[in-house]
Amino acid sequence: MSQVHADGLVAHSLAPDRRLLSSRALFTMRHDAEAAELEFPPHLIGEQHHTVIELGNVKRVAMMVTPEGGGEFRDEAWEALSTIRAILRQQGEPMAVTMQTVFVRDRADVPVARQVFEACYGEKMPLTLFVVQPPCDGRGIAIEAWAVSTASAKVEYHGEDLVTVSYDGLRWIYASGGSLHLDGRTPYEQSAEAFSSMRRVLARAGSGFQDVVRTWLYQGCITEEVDGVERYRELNRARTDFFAGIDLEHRPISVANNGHAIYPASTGIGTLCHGLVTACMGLQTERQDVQLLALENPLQTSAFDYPKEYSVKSPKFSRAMAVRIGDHVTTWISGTASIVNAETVHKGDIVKQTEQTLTNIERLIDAQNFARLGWEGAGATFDDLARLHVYVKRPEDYEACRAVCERRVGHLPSIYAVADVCRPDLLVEIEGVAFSRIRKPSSKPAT
Ligand code: 3EB
Repeated sequence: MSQVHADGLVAHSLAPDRRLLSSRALFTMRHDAEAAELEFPPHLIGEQHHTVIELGNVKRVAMMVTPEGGGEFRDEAWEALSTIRAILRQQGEPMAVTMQTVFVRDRADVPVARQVFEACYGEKMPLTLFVVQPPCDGRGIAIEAWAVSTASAKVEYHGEDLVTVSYDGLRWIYASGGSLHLDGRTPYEQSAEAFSSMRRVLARAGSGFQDVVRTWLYQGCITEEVDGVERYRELNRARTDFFAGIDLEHRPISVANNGHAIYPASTGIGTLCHGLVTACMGLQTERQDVQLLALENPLQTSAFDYPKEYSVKSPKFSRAMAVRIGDHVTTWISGTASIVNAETVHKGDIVKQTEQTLTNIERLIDAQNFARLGWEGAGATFDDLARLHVYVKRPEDYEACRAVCERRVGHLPSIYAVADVCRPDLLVEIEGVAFSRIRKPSSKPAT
């Protein structure tokens, strides 16, 4: 039985950090006796954190993996993959990886990573996003991967840009808008192309943007100006024009929204190249016990209502999208930053910006904010988070930012990467996913 050593280096008892929605209580299992022994040499089991989520008939695993063995980039990539395979082997039932986001230090390493993944996954290549954002711990690669048990879920790989997952009358669609590079097109044209490309890919699955609950937009040099206009502002203009042609108010799944606009939850964040990497996730179902909730933050102006000084066409996204499936609620939290109302607060102070960002998330997902929209007994806390993505603008802020996150949120599968946030004065952006259960009103704790 292996353990985490005092130096934190060896963790080859690959037990989950968290179990969500299981009948067992939330616990940290790294020190747990039931952790399985593995034959992997310790240096091939990188720093790994994962959360196991029990959703009725299916199990999902959220993994955040970084290698530790060092060496060439190829060795690091193999190590990260071995770690993912080891985690999945321990689940005791067949699992398939559906989507992964691969953070790399250097764009030149992407072809190597792709080769390693193709050798490992073959025809079952998950939807893969390569994002040039150096992992904060100095490694060449960090991987976020999601897997699902295939005993009751059917996973279909329709090509490298499209994966669908079906179970219990639900069909999840993961679609990518590709990885566009600077090729003479303006930032507006590039952004417009990314959205139409996602629409084309969704259409191949018989889906469209009216099914989409979440988007990820990784935009190279996000705050750079081209012909006097910031690239991110042009992305917002293209997104606004694109969404104007789609009837997001009439979705096939019913939405609680307090009357405001219904846009997908989103992450908009910078990368270290000029490209634009995009993906989205949609849900189709005819089940009557499935409902969406478009959440806005009581502390923040809705992004789609930001005044013109931030962007002529405002950012069209919801602060979070929650999906209720029976008693379960999954909440996709958009990229969140140190913004109160519409203004950046705590300029230059990473500790206070991180605190404010976490407070914003806390208020966004709390029971009161769900109740405002008529979902009594719903809501989530930091304990319900499956994983956290922290984007830090300045590498030197990593330690301070991480200390605040760990104090407030606890030990959680996380990836910290260096990235520009879409306003020059924002030092950090955080996104997460929470899994919670609707409590019967009678069991609600008195407040
Ligand atoms: C903000 O609150 C920070 O353009 O899709 C966060 C999440 C941000 C998503 C997007 C932008 C986006 O305005 C930036």
